[in-house]
Amino acid sequence: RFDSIAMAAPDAILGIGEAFAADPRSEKMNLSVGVYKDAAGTTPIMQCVKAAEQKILESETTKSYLPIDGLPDYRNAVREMLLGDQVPADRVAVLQTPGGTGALRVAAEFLATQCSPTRVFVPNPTWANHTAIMRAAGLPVETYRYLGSDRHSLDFQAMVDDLTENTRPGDAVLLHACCHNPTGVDPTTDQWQEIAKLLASRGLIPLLDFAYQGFGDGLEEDAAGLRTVLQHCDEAIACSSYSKNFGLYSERVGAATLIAATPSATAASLSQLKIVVRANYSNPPRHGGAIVATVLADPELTKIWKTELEGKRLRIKQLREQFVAGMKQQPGAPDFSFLLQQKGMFSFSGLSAMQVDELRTKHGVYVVGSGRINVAGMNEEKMDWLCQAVADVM
Ligand code: PLP
Ligand code: TYF
Repeated sequence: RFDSIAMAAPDAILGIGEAFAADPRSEKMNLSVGVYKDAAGTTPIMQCVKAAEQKILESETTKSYLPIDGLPDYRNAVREMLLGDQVPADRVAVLQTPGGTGALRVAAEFLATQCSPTRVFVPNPTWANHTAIMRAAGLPVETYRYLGSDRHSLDFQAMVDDLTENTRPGDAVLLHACCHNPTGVDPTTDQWQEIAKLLASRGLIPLLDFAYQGFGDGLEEDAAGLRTVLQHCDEAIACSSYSKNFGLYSERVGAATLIAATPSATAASLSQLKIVVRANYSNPPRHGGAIVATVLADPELTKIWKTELEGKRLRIKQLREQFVAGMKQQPGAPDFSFLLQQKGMFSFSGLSAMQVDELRTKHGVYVVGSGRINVAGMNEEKMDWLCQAVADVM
């Protein structure tokens, strides 16, 4: 009976947003959920998106169902954005999915049903939803060591040791293609080479989560990890999201991209991926994918998009620099220079759970319990105020 159902815990990240909204203080700052905020503290619709929506509004003639794998123009645009021309199109199957989350769920169910007894190895730490999604799909989850004991650099040797000693051929390995969530710590170019060779030699399936393309070193630069993996491995799955780089969070637009060794293996895999989709949501929503496809089919809109995205990327870098400089002004505060080497929206701050608690209650600064901070939620004008608050609780 429903009256015997227990209350579940709120989402560790999204739950904070609700608490933040309910906080009556005027001086407050939300550094929890991974959403980009501009200098005015808002998350406006990108100009290229508004223009594409205008075009769609004028030209759209039907709301009939999309194909199970989504809009063909969107799928081609995603393939090019991820892979360039490195892999022939007949070895690549792209499915438009509801967000990166939808892509991960489709990929996980595909692995659980078609590649059993595969397990998936995820980094420790990782985005908490990874474990939840994989388990819900019936895919056993294991972890590999990732973050060093200093909490802000990669323990590459430990990662390699775990992937060598604990995996069996046919297991999948989840890698953050760039801008690791929650740490901001990515492998170097040389380390990607070693990872790719290790995956190939041990017969492991690369599963790349690519939610932040364009937020690390640039659109092309951020694809280097995935492309390096595909220089050595002839099979992989990439789960990409356009929530962040097109600011389309609520439109739920992502893609599951499978690369196989042959065109026939690609076709068979696509047919099975479509079975997974049909039993989940039947076919994807149109609007978000149509926006991305419209922007990327129009050179002028593409140019605007790249400029807007680059603006966000560079501003996050600046915020990192300002925060580090601001903390240097605080007597006795620890050195935060490590933030400058990290990529994307997030960093592990080193704040303890108790300090996170005090930041919220005393200062109205909301941070995830692990101490992960969303740098993209900071603000130039309130930087001194933020640094004082952080120094106060440390
Ligand atoms: N993967 C990572 C690492 C993320 O941080 C996110 C963030 O939202 C996602 C996947 C899911 O993206 P989406 O919101 O498109 O489902
Ligand atoms: O890590 C983040 O903040 C983003 C957004 O259950 C997010 O990935 C957070 C929690 C969640 C879904 C999305």
